Amino acid sequence: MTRLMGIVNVTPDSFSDGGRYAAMDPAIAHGLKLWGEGADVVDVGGESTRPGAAPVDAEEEVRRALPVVSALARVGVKVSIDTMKPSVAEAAIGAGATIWNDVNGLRAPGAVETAARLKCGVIVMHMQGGPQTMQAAPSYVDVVAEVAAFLRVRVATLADAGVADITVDPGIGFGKTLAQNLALLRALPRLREETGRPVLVGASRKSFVGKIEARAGVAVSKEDARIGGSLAAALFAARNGADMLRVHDVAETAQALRVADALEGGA
Ligand code: HH2
Repeated sequence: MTRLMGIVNVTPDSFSDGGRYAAMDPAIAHGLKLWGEGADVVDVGGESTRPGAAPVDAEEEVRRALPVVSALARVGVKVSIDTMKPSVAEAAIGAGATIWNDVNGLRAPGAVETAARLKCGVIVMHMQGGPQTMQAAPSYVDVVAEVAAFLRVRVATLADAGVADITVDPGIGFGKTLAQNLALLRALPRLREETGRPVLVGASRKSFVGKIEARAGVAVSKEDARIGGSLAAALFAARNGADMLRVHDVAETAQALRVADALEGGA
């Protein structure tokens, strides 16, 4: 069964939930809700990576994320920390998180060594450019080959440093056009095969859904209105070899996966 990672953004400017969970208590409650709905991991992030989002310093990121990480870990929730900063990852692992999810692919100075020392699981994502600029002009000769090559090199570097538990992620929406996102979603089996690692896909409520709708002449303004498209992408990715899906709507995604399984004769 494809595993689910539920998303908790402790940020005032996250694109998907408009900062609704910015205060600590609601963020903890939301994490518990997602865990209760069947999330296998709850991903806590204190810095938005939405296109154009302003960077946050490590101190502020820790201030936002740490109380949520420790409150969830304390009651047995499996927690990942969504951060590009080794110092934030280290603080979160110290507070009970067990996975470092890095949209920057652990490319910050000292990141690989920190992960090896902390003995945590890592999720290595591909991103072209940085959050501020990545959607300006994504450019590849062959997006699938380039993302696969990037991930292979990151996996080799991490494995050489002694990191054992590595998951790869093509980074849907991180410096990619609609066509490039679709090509990557179709290429999950190749990414799995070339890296030899489990694949995580984060397509939930992303702008490619809105772009497909716009192409069809349907105006979709709010991220909440992207759930149908997110479920379609989740089912496609699961059937196409994704080991884990990073989603906002855990209950809905779990239900869609169960129904698809039953239809296919699994149960
Ligand atoms: N996408 C986002 C954040 N972290 N991590 C992984 N591994 N893969 C992803 O695709 C991914 C990610 C962006 O989505 P969201 O958390 O909803 O928004 P924000 O960036 O505003 O926190």
